Amino acid sequence: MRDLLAELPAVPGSEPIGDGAMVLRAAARPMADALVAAVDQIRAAAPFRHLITPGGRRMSVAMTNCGPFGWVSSHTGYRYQGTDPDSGARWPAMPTVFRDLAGQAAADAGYPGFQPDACLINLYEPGARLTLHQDRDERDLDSPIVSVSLGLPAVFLFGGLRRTDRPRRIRLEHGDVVVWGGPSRLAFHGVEALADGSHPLTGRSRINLTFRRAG
Ligand code: MD6
Ligand code: FE
Repeated sequence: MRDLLAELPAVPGSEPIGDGAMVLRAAARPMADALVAAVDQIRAAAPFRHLITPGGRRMSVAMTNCGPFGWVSSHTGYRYQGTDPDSGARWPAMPTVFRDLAGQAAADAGYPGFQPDACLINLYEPGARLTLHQDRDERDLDSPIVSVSLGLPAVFLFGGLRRTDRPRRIRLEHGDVVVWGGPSRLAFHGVEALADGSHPLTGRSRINLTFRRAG
């Protein structure tokens, strides 16, 4: 007899996308308004900016951070730091709704006890994209990453441990949460150029929150 129970996902609405990686569909929908309102507070204190890669290119995605550590890039390389290089001030505090959502999503995906100390916030406007990369600047690679999509949909590229592994294409919608860790923690991934459109909550943009344990 077919084992019907074994075919059900561990969490309703979850889809595995790799070893140790899954999408939790619509998991951030209930608190999406609060998340966007919190991003509005954060951007007022630490505005989105287009960082320069170590190779000298301006990133099409605009970024800011909240929490004890923020990810920054410049001509001198990538790093995490406790202050905003534009203002010299500490990054805005990580809102409780961010922390709670990240901890719950990680636990649902099989990573209990996740306490992020960094939240990178990415702003995509039509045409903005992120080329395939690995997230490897964090000191703690045992912790997973939790990634929350808000606003316009995007196509997420999820590859393997080698840059040349052909990536899967996964459509991420408003409220979807991706969690990955363990064997996929260093998987190459990226985001295709954002298609034009308008979303009731974010207008002509997509906002992505990625939570990590960096320090
Ligand atoms: C994005 N995300 O979805 C870009 N990194 O806008 C990432 O680069 C990312 O979603 C690590 C883990 C999950 C992610
Ligand atoms: Fe990434």
